[in-house]
Amino acid sequence: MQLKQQQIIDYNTSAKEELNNNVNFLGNLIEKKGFNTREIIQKLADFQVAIPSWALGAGGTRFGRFSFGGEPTSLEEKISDIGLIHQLTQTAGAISLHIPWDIPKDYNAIKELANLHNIKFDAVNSNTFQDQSNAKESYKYGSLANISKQIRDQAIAHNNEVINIGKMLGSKSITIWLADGSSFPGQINFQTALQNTQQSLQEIYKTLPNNWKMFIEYKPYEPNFYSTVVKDWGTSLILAEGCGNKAYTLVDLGHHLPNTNIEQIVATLMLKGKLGGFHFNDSKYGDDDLTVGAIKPYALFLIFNELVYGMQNNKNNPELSWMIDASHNVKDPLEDLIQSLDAILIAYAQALLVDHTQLQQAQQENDVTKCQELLQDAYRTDVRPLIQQARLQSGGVINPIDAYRKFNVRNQLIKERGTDTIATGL
Ligand code: LRH
Ligand code: MN
Repeated sequence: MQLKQQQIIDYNTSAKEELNNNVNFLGNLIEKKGFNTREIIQKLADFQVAIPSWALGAGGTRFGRFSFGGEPTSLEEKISDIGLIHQLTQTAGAISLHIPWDIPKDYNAIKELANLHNIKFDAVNSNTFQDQSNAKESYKYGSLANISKQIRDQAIAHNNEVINIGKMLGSKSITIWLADGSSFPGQINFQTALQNTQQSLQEIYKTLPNNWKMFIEYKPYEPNFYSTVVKDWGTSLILAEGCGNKAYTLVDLGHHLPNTNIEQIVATLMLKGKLGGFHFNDSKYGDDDLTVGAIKPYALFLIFNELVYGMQNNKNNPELSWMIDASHNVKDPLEDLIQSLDAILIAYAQALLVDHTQLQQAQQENDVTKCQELLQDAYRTDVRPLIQQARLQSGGVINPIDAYRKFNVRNQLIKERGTDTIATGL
């Protein structure tokens, strides 16, 4: 489903005047504080987030999965759905593929289709946490960490294949997340498992093209419930440094034990020049993969505060990869993704309103109250008009969720695809 540009223009007409007033009001407020409204709006317009190919249908848990109808059943339909989100938000300019869930059948056709929708290919994801029907070896007891060299070699070969698929699509990075670990004490030798993982990653790293990056994603538990080999940022950093300059740590916001100070992890990784990118989502308890900003919006703001500081001060850290990693159990997947994009831009815009000069001054003077006031003043600023203006000037709609419903998108997709189509993915 693709919208005509005229539909978008007509949709925005009624909301334009009010937006203009809001932007002028907010502009006066933040210009008085020394910020440049136009510059901030441009940064928001330029900020592109990759949509996961595995999160365009209904997610589920072991207790059940409830379909939405009109779910995409091919990579072509997934790219078309991301294209629609991008038309509305002008922020979803990339897709992150998961292999083998989304192996292209016709590479040229897929690249043309993505081009048609102004969508680039961000990181490709390998999958050695499930056994493929035709696989010789099983990953039941691990993949790159497995005690068996045959199984490690099979997993290494799969990652090399994923890199080749990415090369054919124009992707420039691979994300490696390993479920490897144990569910009972004594089940594995921690040191052997970590050494095997390091050696396996170094094997994969050898085939990484010069202009590529390897993202090593960590996670404390699930599907293993006693130990995970790549359990935290420190382990991921050790492994990345053990590989080389093209290897980085990927931070999935849901992969932290409760109350972990993620913004401090982000600051540390940026200082080391080893932060590669993000899987944005939110969570209350575990790896809940909920809508970004739905549970801990202040924590998300604090993370972006460290990102804005790092992007200004850590020139040794590469350009970051921004990706969503979510699963939709009760919300329309496309609405959920649109809300996540909005929450990401809101946190970024608020962080762009932190006066770092004053903050450093207050930190020098140990004026703790002033430090908090400076952060919370930015966080408590309603920045939504800046995001709406960024979308409008990029050719998107002012209110994407409202437009998504006004254009009756889900029912259109159900009419086209039926009610019981199931998308590959989580
Ligand atoms: C693991 C993870 C990883 C993906 C998977 C879909 O929990 O976050 O990024 O491979 O979800
Ligand atoms: Mn993830």
